Amino acid sequence: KNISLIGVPMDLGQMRRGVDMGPSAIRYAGAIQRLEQLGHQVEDLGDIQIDQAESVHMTDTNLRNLDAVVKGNMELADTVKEAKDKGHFPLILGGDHSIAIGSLAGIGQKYENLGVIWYDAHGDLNTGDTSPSGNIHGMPLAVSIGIGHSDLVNIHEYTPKVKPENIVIIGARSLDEGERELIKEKGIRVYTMHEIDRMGMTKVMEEAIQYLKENTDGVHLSLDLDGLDPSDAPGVGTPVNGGISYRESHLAMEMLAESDILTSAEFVEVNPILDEKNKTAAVAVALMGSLFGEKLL
Ligand code: DIR
Ligand code: MN
Ligand code: MN
Ligand code: MN
Repeated sequence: KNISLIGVPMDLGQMRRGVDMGPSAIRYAGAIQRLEQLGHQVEDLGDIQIDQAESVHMTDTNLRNLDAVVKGNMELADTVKEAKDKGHFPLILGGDHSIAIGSLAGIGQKYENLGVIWYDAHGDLNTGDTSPSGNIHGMPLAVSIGIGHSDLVNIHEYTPKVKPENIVIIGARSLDEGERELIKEKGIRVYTMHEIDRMGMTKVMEEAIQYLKENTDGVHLSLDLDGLDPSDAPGVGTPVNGGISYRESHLAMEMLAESDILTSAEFVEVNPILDEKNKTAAVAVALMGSLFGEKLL
């Protein structure tokens, strides 16, 4: 594959500092070498310019750092779109999960029926009205289906970026009230930890892949490292116990690699300040290996 690597040092979608260093941490953990060893061509486009948290001023909205988050995501959307125009596979490194707004804005216009796998402890389906925190990293999936602040929803002047029926959430175990309502109202497919425990990751991924294969013309993987259990991925801002294991995650990535349905991916919420010796970035890189075809034999 021709992979365009795009770093997004975004920490304005939530309150904990350090997640802006995620792209560096993931590169330092050997992402590019890992992909090149698998025979892929990697073009590192460097990092998107994001405003420094200290210099961002609050505006008259309950969405924290709205204007600066919009600005960074517009630039990301442009860069992702250019990579897609060249026929490359965009691989985006976060940064907090608010960057999925720009990723999907750039990718979505290339597809009639873009599918999304949202691998996360959370639903990220809040709006300014339902959010308990005001943090935009809890809103990107809602924004991408066209619900939320108009400045976020209208990036690249079209909406929605994704249809609710083309979304599969995997690993959920912390949902806010408004998110539950939206999931029911829109009929979004969710494999919570209960289904993963009960069916096993094999069945979950078989179903998800088959569904997306039949109903979509491209699939974006949005992988929040907090989808994994905090014992395996401690370097995240909002850890939730009882998560997906290291091995289950590899299995999921291996099955995605076999299916060859993915057309773009992002790894987000790696926060090296909260991490244990860059363990979470190393997990992200190991998962990338499996996602891009690594096999033991
Ligand atoms: C929470 C946390 N639902 C919020 N969301 C997170 O602030 O909206 N998403 N951490 O990844
Ligand atoms: Mn633009
Ligand atoms: Mn998330
Ligand atoms: Mn999360």
